[in-house]
Amino acid sequence: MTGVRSSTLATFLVDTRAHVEGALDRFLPAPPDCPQLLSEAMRYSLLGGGKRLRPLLVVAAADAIARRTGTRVLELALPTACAVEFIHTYSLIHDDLPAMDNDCLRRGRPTLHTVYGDGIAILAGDALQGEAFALMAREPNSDDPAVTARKVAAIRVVASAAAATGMVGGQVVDLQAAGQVPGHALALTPPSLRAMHLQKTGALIRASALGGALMAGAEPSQLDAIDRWGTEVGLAFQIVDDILDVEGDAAALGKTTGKDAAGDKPTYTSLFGLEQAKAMAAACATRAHAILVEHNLTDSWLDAIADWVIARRN
Ligand code: GRG
Repeated sequence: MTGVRSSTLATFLVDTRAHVEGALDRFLPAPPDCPQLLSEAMRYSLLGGGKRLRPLLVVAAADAIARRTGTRVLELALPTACAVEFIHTYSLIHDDLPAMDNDCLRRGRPTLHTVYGDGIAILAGDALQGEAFALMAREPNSDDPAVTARKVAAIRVVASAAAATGMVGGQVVDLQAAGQVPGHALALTPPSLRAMHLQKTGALIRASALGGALMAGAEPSQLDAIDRWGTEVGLAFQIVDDILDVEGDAAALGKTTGKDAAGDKPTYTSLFGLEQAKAMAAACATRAHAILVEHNLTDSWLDAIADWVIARRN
């Protein structure tokens, strides 16, 4: 398997998702290595749908770099692709808990804690996060010091994105802004809303693209380009998420809509209005495209994926 050479974005999405779906199950521990109940709970959330945007970004960024070097991209990128989906799924499980967003619908199905209880949902999320880094350290299994160096660099990027300076830090600010931390309420301004989104959702999206580029052996200037591109796409993703919370269809989204307004949460639509929020998302895509042009990376799936992120209805 030398790369992902699909002819259209649709076939790239289908082909890559097929590789990812198989690998997600294969890379996750099962009995007798872990309790049956934990295995079932992790798989309930992980294998229960989802767009697989973050794994797609890992593979697309790796492919964008590998086109220039002929690297065996899938073998190198698939563990990172699955690891970011493990982390994303853990964040959804924890976010749905009563102590956070308290939601009962996710990916079109009852949330994990409503099926298995809060304790198992917390532990399944914890396990998915740990397994993500165990996987990135373990695979691809190679004695090549260059591959080891790429793995360490990718682990560092993904770990920062998942933790205090990334997703968890952003979630803390989100809880404060939603008035859910007694004595620590926070009023967000447009710049602090942007900073919160860049951490909460943007960081893992950026790290997915960067992790794929790192695993494919990108040069420093290419890494800088993918870093800036991933930041724009991450922000666009969250702005669109805010828009879909207002005008999206709950059945297509597989989750509850209208929650931000009901919770009086500051969002791009509440601060700027729908039309300006749409223009801001489109401006992110324009800037993302300019970065690819500047770095000669348009011969890839990255442009089409950025457009898909803006146009998505789920
Ligand atoms: C609990 C540590 C912790 C963090 C949670 C990102 C996050 C922080 C929570 C997710 C809550 C949420 C719905 C955020 C809005 C943006 C988002 C991440 C939506 C879901 O991602 P998609 O659309 O979901 O990629 P699928 O199901 O397609 O994978």
